[in-house]
Amino acid sequence: MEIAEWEKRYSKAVSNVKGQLGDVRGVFVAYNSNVDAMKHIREEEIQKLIAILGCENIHERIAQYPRDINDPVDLMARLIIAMRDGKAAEVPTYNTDIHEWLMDNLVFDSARMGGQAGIISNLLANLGISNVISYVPWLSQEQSEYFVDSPNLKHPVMENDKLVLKHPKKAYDPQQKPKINWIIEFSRGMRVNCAGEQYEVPRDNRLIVSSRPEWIRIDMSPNMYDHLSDIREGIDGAILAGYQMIKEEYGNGTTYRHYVDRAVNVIEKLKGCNPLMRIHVEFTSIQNKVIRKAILTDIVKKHVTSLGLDTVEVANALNVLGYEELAYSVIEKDENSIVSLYEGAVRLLKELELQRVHIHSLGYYICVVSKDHPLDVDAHRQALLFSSALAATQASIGEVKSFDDMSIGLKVPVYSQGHNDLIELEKYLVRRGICTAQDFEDGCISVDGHNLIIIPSKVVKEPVATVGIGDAISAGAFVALLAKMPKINICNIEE
Ligand code: 8BR
Ligand code: GLC
Repeated sequence: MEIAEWEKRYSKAVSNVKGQLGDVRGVFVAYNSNVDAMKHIREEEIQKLIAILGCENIHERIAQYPRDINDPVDLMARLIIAMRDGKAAEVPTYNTDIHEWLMDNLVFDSARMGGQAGIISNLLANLGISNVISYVPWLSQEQSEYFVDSPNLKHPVMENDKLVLKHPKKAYDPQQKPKINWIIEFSRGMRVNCAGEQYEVPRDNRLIVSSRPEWIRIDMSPNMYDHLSDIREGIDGAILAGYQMIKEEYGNGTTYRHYVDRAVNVIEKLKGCNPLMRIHVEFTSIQNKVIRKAILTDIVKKHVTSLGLDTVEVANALNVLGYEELAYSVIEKDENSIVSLYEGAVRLLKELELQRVHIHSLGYYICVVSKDHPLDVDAHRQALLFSSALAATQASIGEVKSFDDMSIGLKVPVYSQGHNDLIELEKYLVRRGICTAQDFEDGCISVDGHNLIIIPSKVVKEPVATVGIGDAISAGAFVALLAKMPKINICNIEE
């Protein structure tokens, strides 16, 4: 299909979803919210930091590929890797030394709402979704200030043995400290020189230095957990993220198994006996492979209906599930990578027993959906188109403040490079007789055992920031689907 035709479909999808979002009864969003200290780094700042630490030291550390940040050399090694590859990464740090070093040597430009759950909660509240119930296990006063002032945004708190919903600014724990992450954004075309090697950044992206204070737990009080079923009737689905914060071992001898089991129980409580309750997990960069695997095979598998992830995250997921070759091929920059991405999506759908896998890449989205999903392919395609226009709005202005801002994203053109990249996948599917060229160009394909929905996406030339765009894409598509889901009366069986 020509780009002009896609543009028409975009407008139609956005106006269609606009008329339906009011049908969403509510969404539960948990767990991670933090403050993002944003820094757009410049070439001369990179060179200054390299000069302070010494090129040779950094070069050696790049070869070691640190998976935690323990000192400034680890930080610079991961920053240069991210810039060299143009890839997003999130790397944990367990003390405040790096924060202090960055404050002394770099200083941030601005602070804003961070964390997948925090970003998604504000976005959904601003889009006017009724009843956005956002739960953060470590809600501090400072953190609460970053939630938008909107009456439809609520946080659960326990009062006199009852679960009550209050705005986060009225629900924080005064004793709680804030969690502050550093987001170091870099731009395409920047050059980095280190130890005789020169890199040119291939695309805009960022490195996240994720602070993991010792008190972080992906959990809720036993009392709140017991009352979770009280909110079930007010929601049609849940968006869950932040599981990457789970540690293998804790000081008191508890292991990740405890928190994985608790996470699963929360999902089951939310679902209750409602077979239509939708549960989306937004994946992310997870350095620890034991945790990455446990999240996929123990939390996502069987319990979750929908998974959202970017290209690197698909490769990382495939890697721990035993598909190393496919994972490698996804991140290879050649014409097969889009075919591997599609095959990887199918693997994830089957292996993790999901109903929907939504992959967002720069220029196109690929979504595979099981045949037993309650909605038809046209509904799925509309949801993807809506989510791409939403992402383009966020990339253009930084924060979507109301549905009316969508007109900004709609004006962003469909990315012709992404439209072209899809041709390789088309050739592959047509050659194998899986679909006709016409089916492919239409964006919806019925394959044995699943449906495939593909759209070329809108890409903003100079984005305000790249952090959080993936969250907007996944949350946007998920709520558009919730709006289209049949509404049933939820049974009232007490567990
Ligand atoms: P993550 O946050 O999960 O990595 O997702 C980022 C997503 O943002 C990418 O998959 C891509 O689709 C989208 N994106 C990026 Br990066 N830059 C963009 C831009 N300039 N305009 C629109 N979307 C963008
Ligand atoms: C992760 C990071 C957070 C960032 C978010 C964006 O959750 O920890 O700092 O805001 O990703 O998606």
